[in-house]
Amino acid sequence: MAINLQKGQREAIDAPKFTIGLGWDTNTSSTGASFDLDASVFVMGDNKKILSDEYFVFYNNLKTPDEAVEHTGDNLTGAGDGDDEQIKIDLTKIDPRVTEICIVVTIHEAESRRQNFGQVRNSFVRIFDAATNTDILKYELEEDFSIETAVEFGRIYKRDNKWKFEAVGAGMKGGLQDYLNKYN
Ligand SMILES: [Ca+2]
Ligand SMILES: [Ca+2]
Repeated sequence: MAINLQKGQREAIDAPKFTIGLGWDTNTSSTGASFDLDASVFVMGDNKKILSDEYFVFYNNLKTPDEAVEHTGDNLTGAGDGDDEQIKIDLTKIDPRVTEICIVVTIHEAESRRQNFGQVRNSFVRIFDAATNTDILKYELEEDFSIETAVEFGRIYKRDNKWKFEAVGAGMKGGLQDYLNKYN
């Protein structure tokens, strides 16, 4: 049974190989334009900075050099239930300097398309064991977002040699460049 987390809660991840599944549904009818959300991760060291540019994994850079973090590809619509985008993690390969993986979802061309998270519903992040295909945890974002165009869904971090997930759910008005400025 997967554990359902509330905002701010933390849970241990015991599996060495797991997948981060992210889902959302958008109200395309309210904007008229296509509505594309993108999952990205920042793979960072103790200083809260990505190890190098290649440790920013998104739709244009699908894998880290250590091959421990892999984005399975860009979903352009978010249509349907279940995961819309996924990121696979293999802790057995991860660079030993890595202590945190920050998971964000942004809206592609949010400004020109006049879209925001107020038009997004059913957002979640879940983590499941890649070997057994069983859910470990799930966090459904129940925040009432409005003008935000980017949301940090969660973070995975290492403490005392153990990896944990924290349900963050923090939104902001901005895009990937704002996170890059912060984490690069
Ligand atoms: Ca996408
Ligand atoms: Ca969906």
